[in-house]
Amino acid sequence: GPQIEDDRTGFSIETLRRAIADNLYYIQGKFPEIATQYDYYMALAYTVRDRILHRWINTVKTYREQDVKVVCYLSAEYLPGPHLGNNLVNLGIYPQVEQAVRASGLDLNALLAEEEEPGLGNGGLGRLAACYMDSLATLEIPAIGYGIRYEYGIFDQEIRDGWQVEITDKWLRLGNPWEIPRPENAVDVKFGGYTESYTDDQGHYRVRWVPHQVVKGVPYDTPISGYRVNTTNTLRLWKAEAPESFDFQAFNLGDYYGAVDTKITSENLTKVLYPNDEPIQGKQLRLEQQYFFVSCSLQNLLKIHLLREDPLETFADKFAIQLNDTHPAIGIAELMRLLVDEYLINWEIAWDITQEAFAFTNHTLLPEALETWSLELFGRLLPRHLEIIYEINQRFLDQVRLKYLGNTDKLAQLSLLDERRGKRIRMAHLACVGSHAINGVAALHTELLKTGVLRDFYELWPEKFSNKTNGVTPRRWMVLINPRLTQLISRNIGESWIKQLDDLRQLAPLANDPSFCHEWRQVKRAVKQDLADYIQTTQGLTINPDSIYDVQAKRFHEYKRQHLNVLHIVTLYNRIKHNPEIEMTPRTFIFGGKAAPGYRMAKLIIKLITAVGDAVNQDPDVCDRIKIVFMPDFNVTNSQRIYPAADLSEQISTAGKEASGTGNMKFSMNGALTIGTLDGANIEIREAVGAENFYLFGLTAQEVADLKASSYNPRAYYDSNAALREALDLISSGYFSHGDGSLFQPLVEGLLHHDPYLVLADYQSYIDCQDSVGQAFQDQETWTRTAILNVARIGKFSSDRAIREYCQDIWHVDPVHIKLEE
Ligand code: 26R
Repeated sequence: GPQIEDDRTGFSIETLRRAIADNLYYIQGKFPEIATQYDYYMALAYTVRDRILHRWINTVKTYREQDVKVVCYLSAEYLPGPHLGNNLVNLGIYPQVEQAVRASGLDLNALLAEEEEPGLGNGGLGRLAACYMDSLATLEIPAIGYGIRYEYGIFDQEIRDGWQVEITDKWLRLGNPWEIPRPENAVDVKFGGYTESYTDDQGHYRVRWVPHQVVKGVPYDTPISGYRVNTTNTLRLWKAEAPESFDFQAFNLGDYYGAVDTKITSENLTKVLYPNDEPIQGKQLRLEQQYFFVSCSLQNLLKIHLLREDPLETFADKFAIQLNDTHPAIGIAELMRLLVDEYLINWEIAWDITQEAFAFTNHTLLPEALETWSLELFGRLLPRHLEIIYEINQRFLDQVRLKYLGNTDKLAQLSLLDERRGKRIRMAHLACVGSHAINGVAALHTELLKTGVLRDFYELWPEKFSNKTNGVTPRRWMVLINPRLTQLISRNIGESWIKQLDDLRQLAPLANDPSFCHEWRQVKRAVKQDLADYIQTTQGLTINPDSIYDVQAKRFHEYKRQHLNVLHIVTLYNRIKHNPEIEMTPRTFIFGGKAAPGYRMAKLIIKLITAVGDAVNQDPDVCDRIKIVFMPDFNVTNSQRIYPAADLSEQISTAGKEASGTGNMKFSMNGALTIGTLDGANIEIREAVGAENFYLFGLTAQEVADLKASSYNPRAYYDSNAALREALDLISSGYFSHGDGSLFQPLVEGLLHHDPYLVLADYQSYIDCQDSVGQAFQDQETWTRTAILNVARIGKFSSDRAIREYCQDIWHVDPVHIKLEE
């Protein structure tokens, strides 16, 4: 007879519709007459979650029963973006759900828009972690992502009077249907206090840590589904709480208010994400966050290992632990502490296990972003770890001494302790010494690590180093956000590219097919119209979908040079003012991005963009040719409207400063052409798509270094370049600031007298390159052909490729197929 579908696992439209109605009633406690859109979003989210749970449970069960090696990704940040749409894509139920929602009298897009994204990261590093979680699941690799469940994620950005204003991100306010708390798996984390030695029953010398405080870590699990596979991995985020009875027992006996105080202090630990991608000096809470989530995670791994009844000696055969930058590098000392002090393993064996388990990815070359902690703060918070780091360092330097007889410079350079600048622990050095593998995130970046910040380690252990160029997931960054393009591609070459992105190569011959090119242009035009409509509705600004959408969307930072982009805009503005009839390809300049709240120059650059926008967008002489849009609150959700609509991707960092970039890949995958420097992954994108299909400008990393070494004089560029001078003078004059000549002085003076990121040196090269972009866009046939070839050749930048490389070269893990039990 006909199969009756289960309400929690069935995929037919009618079953899905019934499940939504059921969840509205039994989870949200609402009936249709009073239900909000958000209630329906929740009902739908639970409907989808039910269908994932079956896969998730089977995945966890399989990993436990089979003796598989698991990847443990340790990251202080994750930016997964909204889950609902992504899960619909991965489960392959988008069309059914769309219809089930319609049958309920609702609109799927409206429900998708209700989801509050988990903004648990700043930018590139956190988003990379999310792409890697997607690829791990899709490639059926056993993996756990460990991190922090911040109660407040990255701030929401509003623009008031042209300035950035930060609003707290209360993302959990309306509940989170994607997480399951696991209070039964809570662990204790110690802080402060002192250490003491003792002799155990066997007469062994041991150390015990007597803490001043204990905080409880409670895990919250989120399922991470793979694309069209059963594998559903876990993202496990830790929340800090006060331990139930710690205070009453040991310390403030009977001190009720004191105990409540402790509860508040404990919960503060995971309250808020630090919104900086620049140095955080001496912030104790930041170190507490790092140690907290790392200790929770490693205790959890050891528990899993012992539950599988494996001997501790085989720990590194069962787990590969990846450090996402140095933020979790304290894990090296923590694993040593757990093995030596708590599991009583001897130091040498513990050290072998640790080195074999850990691997380290560096994500930045900016010297000011390299983490160090003062010995004073570190020793106060983690007294036992300080001793362990001394021991690691002593043994390490003994080895160094043998290799570099009498070379005291080498010892000082390699030491985990920076003896200058008031004695600090160098977390990158700890990460290098405690790991068997070290990698950069793009070819140039890895080379610069080997010759720059990590050169002494490279000299010592060249075999530890490798490059792993970043990638992004085509499921979210193409299929989910650009259904029109996805359908056009799949109709022509099938769907294999979604899991084998190199298959996009089959598009190359179609670049010469006029009817395909025509359809491509129609898709792009429709997507650009969508963005124009959105900007019209949200900002009341009219933009021309036939203009070049010239987009720079990323965190605001001087090295990313949004101000170079502005200088181009002002230069075009001046050209029109001098010659109102001048021929110019119409452009819409679109900016998005947040500035760290304390980064004054970055905030001033935002103000400059909005100020120039206010002048230009009003000006009848120019507004048919130039429009400027600042899209507020650039996050994963909002970025998803932007990437598909771009014609031109701005990747204009000073060469040698951007480790990789990943936005560059997302733009290219959606058919934008890149204007960029030879920096980070731009270099490899250009190699892949062909030099003739990439707008290159600017100094190379070597030229940047040489110029800086030979006393760079930005003023000379100003003196000798009339257009540059005019642009800077117009900004200084107060023209864009209601006559206030002082507002942008710090910016202009900074460029004229310091210009650490060589904006003026690259100005003319950038302008010339932009002029050729403007020319090229006139020929839509050629432009479209170039865009198609970009997409056809972008396959390398799938995070699947990156994850395969990590699996083979660093983690030594294999896929595990998950079957569903009936
Ligand atoms: C130490 C602390 C203040 C801190 C420093 C730097 C915190 C966060 C950062 C951000 C860094 C690590 C980051 O996000 N780097 C970016 O990583 C991306 C993924 O590899 C790269 O694509 C991007 O180029 C790089 O800037």
